[in-house]
Parts: sequence; structure tokens; C-alpha cells
Amino acid sequence: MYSVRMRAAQGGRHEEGGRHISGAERVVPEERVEETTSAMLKRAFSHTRGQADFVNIIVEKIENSAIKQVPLLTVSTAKAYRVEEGLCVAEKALVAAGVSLTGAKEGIHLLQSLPDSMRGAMLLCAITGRRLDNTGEKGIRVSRMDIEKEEVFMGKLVEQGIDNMHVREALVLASKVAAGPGIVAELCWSDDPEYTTGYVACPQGYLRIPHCKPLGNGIGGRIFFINPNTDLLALKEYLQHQSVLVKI
Ligand code: PML
Repeated sequence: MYSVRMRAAQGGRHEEGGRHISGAERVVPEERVEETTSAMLKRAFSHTRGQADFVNIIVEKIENSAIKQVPLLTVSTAKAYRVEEGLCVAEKALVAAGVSLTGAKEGIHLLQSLPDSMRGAMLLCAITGRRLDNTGEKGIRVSRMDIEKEEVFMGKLVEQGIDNMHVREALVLASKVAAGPGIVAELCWSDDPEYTTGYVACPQGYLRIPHCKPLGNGIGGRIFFINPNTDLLALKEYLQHQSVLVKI
């Protein structure tokens, strides 16, 4: 299998201050590498966040024995008709997953006050709400994951009426994250100005929440709430480097 990863920025490379435009992650057999890279390139040049002028695509072989399998999270959708309701649902879902009320409020506040979208995720203590990573505006990017049986997966999403690229990618990522060492819950909403549904995920499931932000707002991000005694190095290694196939 091959890990194929793309990141695109505007105004130069990410490392040199370029603005993050889009990213994508796949784990595919050799015969699908070419179509995967060309789809990623196309996507980098047609993102709602703007026109990329830096695109980095990495193709890397992975031994099958190094791939970990994790279960696909079960999906449900909450009811919310306005942003205040959406955020209230998110707060309750985080608390139900084991995050303290202080931590949940702090996480929502941090995402709401981002000056721009983050490429990766923030790590927050699930009890105190204190930020535990030192990656600043960059965050920790989750990498090297995919779904095991794509057609079956897509069929399931079609059945549930949620077959869009946001859900597909977020559900795979959230399934990898939820299986990580020390993870209590995840909160996320998209940087796509036209996509306002976010989610709270935890090992018990993936709750889609409409109206996490106002329509037209192009700032999104992710927060991983973790147990205070988590081995941060082991968690970062898992999120960034462990190849994962999500089993359906
Ligand atoms: C993203 O696109 O970065 C986040 C997508 C959130 C998807 C929420 C959903 O509809 O399930």
C-alpha cells in the first residue's frame, strides 16, 4: 500500500508563512496512486479557500504489516437550527464524552476565536481545558489514514443521505483519532465557508451537529481533548505517523 498526502498553500510554503488552502490523505494500492495524486492536484487548485500556489504531494510505500486497523465510528445527527443551539449541543456532547464543562467551553471558545483556519489540531486537557501541544497556529496534522472498503463506505453514506466529501474525510479521520492513546473526544468544524455542520466524536460515536458556525465563515479547526496523564509523544506519533485503515 501507499500513503498519498497532499497539502496546499497560498503565498508560499506553509513553513514560510503561506496560508493553508487544503490537504488530503489516502492510503491506496499501487494501481490507484496515479488517479489519487491527480485528484488531489485538481482539488488543491479548486478549493473554496482560494487558489493554491504551493502544492506538496508525497507518495510513500507502507508495509501491510505496519498498518493498524480501527473501527469506523457510528454516525448520528443532532438537531440544531441556529449557531447557539449547535454550540450548546456540542458542549453537551463533549461533557457526555468525558470532557469537563470548563474544558468544553474553552474548546468551543478557542475554535470560535481562531484568527484563521489551522492546518492541524490543538490538543487540550479534557479536565482543565489547557492547551497541551506547542505547535501554535499550525497544530498537529493527522496523517496516513483511509477507509478499508471505499464502495461499501460510500454506499452507507448514501443510504444515510450524507455522502459528501466533508463527511467522508472527517469520519475516517475521527475514527483514527478516537482510537488514539489518551483521546477523550474531538470537536471540529470545517473551514469551508459554505459548510456549517461540525461534529463531536469520541470512541462511542460521531455526532454531526448542524450550525456550528455562521454560513460564510471560512474559519474552521479541530480540537482533541485528551486525558491529563496522556503520553504526548506516543499520541503525536500515532496521529502523525501510524498508518491506519478504518474497518467498516
Ligand atoms: C472539514 O471539512 O474539515 C470538517 C468536516 C466536518 C464534517 C461534519 C459532517 O458533516 O459530518
